[in-house]
Amino acid sequence: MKKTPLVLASVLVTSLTTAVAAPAAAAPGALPGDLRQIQTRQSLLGSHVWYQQTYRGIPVFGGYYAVHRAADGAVTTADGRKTVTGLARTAAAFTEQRARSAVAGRLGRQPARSELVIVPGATAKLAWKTLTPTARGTVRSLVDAGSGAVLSEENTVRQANGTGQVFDPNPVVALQDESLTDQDDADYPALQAAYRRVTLRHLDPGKDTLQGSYANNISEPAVTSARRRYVYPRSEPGFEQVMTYHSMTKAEEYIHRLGFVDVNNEPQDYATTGLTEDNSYYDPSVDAITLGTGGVDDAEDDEVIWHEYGHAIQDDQVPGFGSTEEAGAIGEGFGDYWAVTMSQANSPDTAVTPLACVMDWDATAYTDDEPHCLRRTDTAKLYPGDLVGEVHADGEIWSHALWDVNKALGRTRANRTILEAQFRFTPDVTMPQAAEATVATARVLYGPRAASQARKAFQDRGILS
Ligand SMILES: [Ca+2]
Ligand SMILES: [Ca+2]
Ligand SMILES: [Ca+2]
Ligand SMILES: [Ca+2]
Ligand SMILES: [Zn+2]
Repeated sequence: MKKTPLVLASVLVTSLTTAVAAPAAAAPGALPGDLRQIQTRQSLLGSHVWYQQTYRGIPVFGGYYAVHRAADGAVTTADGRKTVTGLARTAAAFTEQRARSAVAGRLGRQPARSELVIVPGATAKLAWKTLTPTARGTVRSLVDAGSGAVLSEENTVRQANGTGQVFDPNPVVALQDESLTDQDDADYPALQAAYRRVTLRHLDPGKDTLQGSYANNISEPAVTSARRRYVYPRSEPGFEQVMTYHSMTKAEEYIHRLGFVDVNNEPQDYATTGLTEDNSYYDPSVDAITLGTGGVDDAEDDEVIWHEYGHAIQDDQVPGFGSTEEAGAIGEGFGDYWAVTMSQANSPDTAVTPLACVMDWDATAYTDDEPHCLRRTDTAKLYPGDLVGEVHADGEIWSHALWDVNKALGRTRANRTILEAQFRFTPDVTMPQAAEATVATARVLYGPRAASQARKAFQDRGILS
């Protein structure tokens, strides 16, 4: 189920003067005439009266006015009244009952409340505002009272923040130390400096679990906290649950910042319990990520989480993605690339820990060479001669091409291009086909120079000629 993003502005009183709409300023002490008092509060230092803006007696959606009286009698106001012009009518042509039925038909629930409002603006509209309780919170709809069109619909739930403790992206990179080892999941002194306190965002309100807009913890047992304080050392199973919630949410927030509203835009199921092997996987049949605990717990390394999240992204974009070995290699290569470009946001690219090294911390458990890398995004492999028929190994050809696209276009433009192009992949896409789609997307988004830069990245890997 998709979730409607929350849009709730909170504005400081001090900034309101810039947001004030057209109405002329009232004389000191006099109230504008288009207000209805809705609330009075006493604070330590005075009183605060809030008013709803109205227009011919009808509430103006989002329009407010406040009067603050300090104990010494000083009065300040906050004028958030909106401009109302061009209103065609103040009587509804589309009846309240029809508006309620339309909303109920769409949301599957009866609205609990409905009232006539004016949606402000240069061409103001008369609308029915309905509030409908649903399993995911109350949905507020604005239905045009002239045409019946849905002007807006959003979930009014306020999302909650929590506190967590994580590695970012992992201790090896954070401490620039390739000598760190698992030591059987011990919380030993040399790792302490790698811990970061973070805000866990987008948590569902009213819950004491790691469930939110972009991540849904199905580990067993799942950690809970009534105060939303999820601070555990790595030696406790809650640590991996927090790491994964935080890393997946961070990835999805980044995807939204790139402008995508519909790329795995859902609470992604994940579990960090139940798999004791040194492996992790994305299971498309149940749309869930499972992170194993062999060696270094996989979920102690952001890059393992982001690799698996890469699979979830592609499966969300293209149903059944990766149905052939070569498409599977693109999947693995994208997962590695996604891990690296997520780390790229705040990790140094050093001789000790090159960005192209994937899963620096997890790999300390099974590699001897330094830097410890499960794989890299800068190997010399070429298409098709270096294909060996194993998706992870072959994926290094694809991840290197994407990494070169990233270097040529820059992180933001590369990732917008790569994610956009993936919408046009087929489940059995070949590397040359996927490369052409990526080049074409670069051209549409950023022009011919970007397209030729992307093409060169694929040419350098032998994928395009
Ligand atoms: Ca652990
Ligand atoms: Ca998903
Ligand atoms: Ca591991
Ligand atoms: Ca890395
Ligand atoms: Zn994979």
